[in-house]
Amino acid sequence: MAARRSDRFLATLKNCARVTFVTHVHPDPDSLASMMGLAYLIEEKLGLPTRLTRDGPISRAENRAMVELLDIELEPIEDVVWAEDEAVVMVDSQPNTGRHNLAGAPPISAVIDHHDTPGDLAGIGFIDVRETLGATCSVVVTYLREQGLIPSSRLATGLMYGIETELCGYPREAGPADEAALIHIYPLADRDLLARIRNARLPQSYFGGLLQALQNAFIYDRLIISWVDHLPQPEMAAEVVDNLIRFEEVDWALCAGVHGGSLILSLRAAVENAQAGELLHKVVGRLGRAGGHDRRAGGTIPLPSEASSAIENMQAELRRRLLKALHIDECRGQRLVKKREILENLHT
Ligand SMILES: [Mn+2]
Repeated sequence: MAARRSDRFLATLKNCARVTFVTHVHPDPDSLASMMGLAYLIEEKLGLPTRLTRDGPISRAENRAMVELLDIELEPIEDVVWAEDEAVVMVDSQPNTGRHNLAGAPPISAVIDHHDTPGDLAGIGFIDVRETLGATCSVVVTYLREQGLIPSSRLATGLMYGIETELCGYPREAGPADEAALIHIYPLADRDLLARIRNARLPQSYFGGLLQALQNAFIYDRLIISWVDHLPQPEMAAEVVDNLIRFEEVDWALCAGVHGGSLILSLRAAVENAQAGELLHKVVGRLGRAGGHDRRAGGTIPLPSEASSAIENMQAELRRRLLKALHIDECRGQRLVKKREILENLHT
């Protein structure tokens, strides 16, 4: 008899002493809630202790509010002391696709993900990668339902936020399984807590970053690129680009921001079958790492130095490669917001 995926997942882990969850750098709501949900599943069904880890800081205000309000305990990955008899489960990411700091960790036992970008999955005991799903949390909700577990309001709130942040933005990439998971989880979630996470208070640096991103946005035919010299937080690239892709005259939007000695990239497409993840992966090539979904992708390029010439050279190379990949003729970018227009508006 073919076992359900959740049965096979649990069977893979049943002989270990503890389960440690890992995910991509700067964990987002989908990865955080997926770890929470699977930890609950393992604690309930296998009676094993679990640990949730955090690779790099979480700086986006909403994500920080989620961690605080839902009281999510995260161990920084660099502080983890690994044991031989523990199992490592990777969620919302695949081995060797992003920056993972897993030195000294036992081999990965299971991978649960929904990214298009293929990782190195050889030798992993349990793999559930569903590219057609909008969120990893949707897989987790399916497992909990299969195992007859009802999430607490805290967990349901996390799963709800994890799914909605992946699905309810634009461009949407939801399937029927995501919708089913949302409908199931919505009545269980704490809507007041959800509202507090969605409307988290923002630091002053956020507004400066936003202004800089708009002032440095340039249109190249069907593409808009925002070059941000000082990105206050790495997750801000995604926020900027979610906004820019709504510009009615473009099909593609990229934010490339300098943060912590790297160029942080976030790409969006407003067309179907864009294969944005694959495209950015090819464009970045050996300069760094990139991947994602059909209409959303992200990546990182380490900069040789923070000198403005090094930044400019990398920006020029990236622009050249991206224009070529999108079959856009080399052209001078037109400012999205012209300084003259801003001044004129101030005086009217
Ligand atoms: Mn995800």
